[in-house]
Amino acid sequence: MTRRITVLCGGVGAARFLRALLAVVDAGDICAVVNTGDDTVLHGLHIAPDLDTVTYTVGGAIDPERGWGLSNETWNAMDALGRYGSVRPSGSTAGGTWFGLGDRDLATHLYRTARLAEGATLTEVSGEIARAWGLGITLLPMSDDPAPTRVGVDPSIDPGPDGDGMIGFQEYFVRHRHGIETRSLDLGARRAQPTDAVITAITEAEVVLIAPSNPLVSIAPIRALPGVDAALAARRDTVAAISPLIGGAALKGPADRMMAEAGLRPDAIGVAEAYTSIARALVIDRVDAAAVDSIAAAGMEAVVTDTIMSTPEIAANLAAVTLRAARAAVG
Ligand code: FO1
Repeated sequence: MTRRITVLCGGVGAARFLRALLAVVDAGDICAVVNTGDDTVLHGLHIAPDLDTVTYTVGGAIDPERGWGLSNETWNAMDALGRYGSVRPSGSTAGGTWFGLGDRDLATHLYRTARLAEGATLTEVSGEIARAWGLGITLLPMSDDPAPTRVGVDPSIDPGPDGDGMIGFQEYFVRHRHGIETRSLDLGARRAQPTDAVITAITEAEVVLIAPSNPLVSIAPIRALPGVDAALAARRDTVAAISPLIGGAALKGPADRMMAEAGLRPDAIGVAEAYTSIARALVIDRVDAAAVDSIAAAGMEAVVTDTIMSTPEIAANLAAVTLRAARAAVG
C-alpha cells in the first residue's frame, strides 16, 4: 500500500523534518526514503547512520545535542576497546574508537548485521527496526545494495586505502571532522539499484518532499540510483524541497562548503539550480526572501517561511507549508 507522502531523507535535518511532519499528518501516510551512502562497516558491523538518525529521532530517543546516537548513552564498549588500540598492528582498523558507538546504539548494529548475515535485505531489517521502535512511518533504505559515497581529498592529507585520496564518507565526516577540502565525490549509488519499493514510493505518492538535507551527499546518492532522477523529474510538479542552506550557510554539517567546492553556489539559489529538474517548489527561509526572483529564474517557485525548526510550532508550520507547496500543482 503506497503512502501518500514520500520524503527523501539524509541525516539530522531530514530526521527533524520528519518529526515535524508527524505533527501535521499521520505516520501511516509517510514513507521515508533514506540515503545509505554514509553506511560503513566498522568492527565487522553494518552501520547505517542516516537510517539510524531517522529511527532514533522519529522514535524520540535521539541525543538532542549530538543529533545522532541515543540519549542517555554509555560508552563502556568504546572505552574497553581502547585497551586493544595499543597492540593493534599497523594497517589494522580493529578496535578503532574514532567513530563513537554507544553501548545502546551497538544493539541496533548487532541486530542489523546479524539479520543481514542471515540473508535478510536491508529493507527487511529496516522495517523490523522501524517496527521495534514503533515509528509508524515506512522506513526504506534507498537501495539494498552497497552504495558507499567516497570523498576525494588531497592524498598527502589522507591517501585512502588505494593511495589515490579516495576515502570513505565517515572517514571524511568524522575522522577528518569534514575539515578538509573535498576534490571529488564518488557516489557508489551510481553502481547500485533502487529497490522496487523506492521506485513505487516515488512514482505513486501523492507528493514527494525533499527534506533539508545535504544536496550533494544526502540527496544526490538517492538521485544517482538508476531511474530515480527520471522518476522524480516525471512528477516534478508535485515535488517540493526545503533549502538546507539559510543565508548561504548550512545549519549543521559541511553542505555549504561542499557545494562551493563542487562549483555550485553555496546558497538557496544554488540549491534551486541543483533541484530545478526534479522539483517545482523550493521552501526557503525569510532571510533568503531576496532570492525569490533568482530562484524563479532557475525555474523553481520559491516559498518563503521560517525554516529553522527551533520550536515545535515553527517545525509544524514548515511541514504544513512544504506540503501545501507540493500539493499546489495538484489543485
Ligand atoms: N558523527 C560524529 O561527528 N562523530 C561520531 O563519532 C559519530 C558516530 C556515529 C555513530 C552512529 C551514527 O548513526 C552516527 C554517528 N555520527 C557521528 C554521525 C554520522 O557521521 C552522520 O550522522 C552522518 O553520516 C551524516 O549525516
